[in-house]
Amino acid sequence: MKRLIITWGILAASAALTAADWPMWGGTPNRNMVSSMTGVPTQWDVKTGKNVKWMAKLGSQSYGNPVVANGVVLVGTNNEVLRDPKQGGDRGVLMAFRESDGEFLWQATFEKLSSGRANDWPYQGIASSPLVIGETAYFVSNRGQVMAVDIKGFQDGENDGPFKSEKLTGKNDVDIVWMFDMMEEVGSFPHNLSNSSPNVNGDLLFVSTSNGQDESHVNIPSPKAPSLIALNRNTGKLVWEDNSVGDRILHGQWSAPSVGTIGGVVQVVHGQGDGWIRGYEAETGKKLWEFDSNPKDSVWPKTRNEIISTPVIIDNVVYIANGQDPEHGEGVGHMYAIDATKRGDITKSGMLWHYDKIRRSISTAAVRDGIVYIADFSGFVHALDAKTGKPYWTHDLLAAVWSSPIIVDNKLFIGDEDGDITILALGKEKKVISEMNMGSSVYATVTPANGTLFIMNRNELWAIAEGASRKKTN
Ligand SMILES: [Ca+2]
Ligand SMILES: [Ca+2]
Repeated sequence: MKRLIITWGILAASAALTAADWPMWGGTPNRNMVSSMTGVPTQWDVKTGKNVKWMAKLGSQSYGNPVVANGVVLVGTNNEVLRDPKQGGDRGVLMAFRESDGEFLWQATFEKLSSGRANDWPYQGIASSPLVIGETAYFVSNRGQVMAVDIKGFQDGENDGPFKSEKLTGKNDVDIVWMFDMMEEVGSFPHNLSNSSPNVNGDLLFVSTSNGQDESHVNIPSPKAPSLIALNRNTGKLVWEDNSVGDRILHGQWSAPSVGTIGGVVQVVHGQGDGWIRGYEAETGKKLWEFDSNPKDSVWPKTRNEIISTPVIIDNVVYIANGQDPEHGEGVGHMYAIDATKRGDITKSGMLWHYDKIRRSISTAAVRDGIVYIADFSGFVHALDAKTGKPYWTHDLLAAVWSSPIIVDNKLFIGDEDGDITILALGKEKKVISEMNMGSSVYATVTPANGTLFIMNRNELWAIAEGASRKKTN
């Protein structure tokens, strides 16, 4: 029996989620990469099938992070594993698989934007991690559309609306509930790809627009477009928007918003295109505070960074690291703990600590028992004192890290570009427990749900569970 979470407080009761599911990026709105799931194997083998439940084939590049809810696994990829010949060519694809055995259920495919790589980079697929509430999944397509879709697709025998004009209504096709085109409706000009992983509070959905520069890397075609929007999740209507960044976007905007109660106020916290982190009153969009994640004497792109990682909110504190697009390579980074009860420009007043031994990072933190675990793009995992930012240890994975460390079953799991999943012990002493190779680069974070680890490499989705023995490929 699944236990309902009713203690979040920041979610309406109607948005109750099952405890063992992993229905959004980070599992919960505050995005702390921690799961209470237990009984997970520390050894498996994708070649022999040991402790492997199933594997499903994905496209050739997969950058989103899988989510699991109501018996369905949702994952973003591209169209290079052609599941429907009627929907050919390069497309962004969201695929749905049955959680129990990996059976392919349905897919949503989106043609690439005709404007090309400036807005919609070839073969990058869908990089948004969906948010599932009840039977609706919310995600952002490669065309900059916020999508609400039925997780049962048309397999429930019903075309859910208000959107009912789908051209394809077969059992493997997507059932759209509503869509909101950010390029049309708020004039966003996504740089390279729209990728936001939506967040929620009550009836409001929070989405980053990915508004950015054009291919010149100088011009900002839509300086008046918002960075962050709030939509009513039932209707898809715009409720508020914010454009504090204006024309100061360094590059793109790819950080996902986090939600948490801070000092008694439900806030949306978002890393934005000028390298600042901002906190908003969730209900109204009123800006409460802002924090510059870069030293004042830093210079883009050499030493000044953007924010790609997701803020984590715990006990009124926001933990976040800055960095740059992986295409920019390695460089210096910065990690902060911010007191988000402060108001105004809190770059000085809100800074609890600053850790400058981290390299550029696009990873999100996992915080547990007074220790912050964070990775950087250069491949180091850092374990820091959550109160002071002092490092207990670092570990070199010897490969680039795009994913985030996640705590499952009282251990730290992290994937890297060499395709290794490394499992480390929690605590003040460094200890490597095991290392397994997944066959190709792991850019996604390990997804824990209902006793199973869902691990995505470039082109495959693996379900790993104790005692399983792989029988089929989907
Ligand atoms: Ca339906
Ligand atoms: Ca529909």
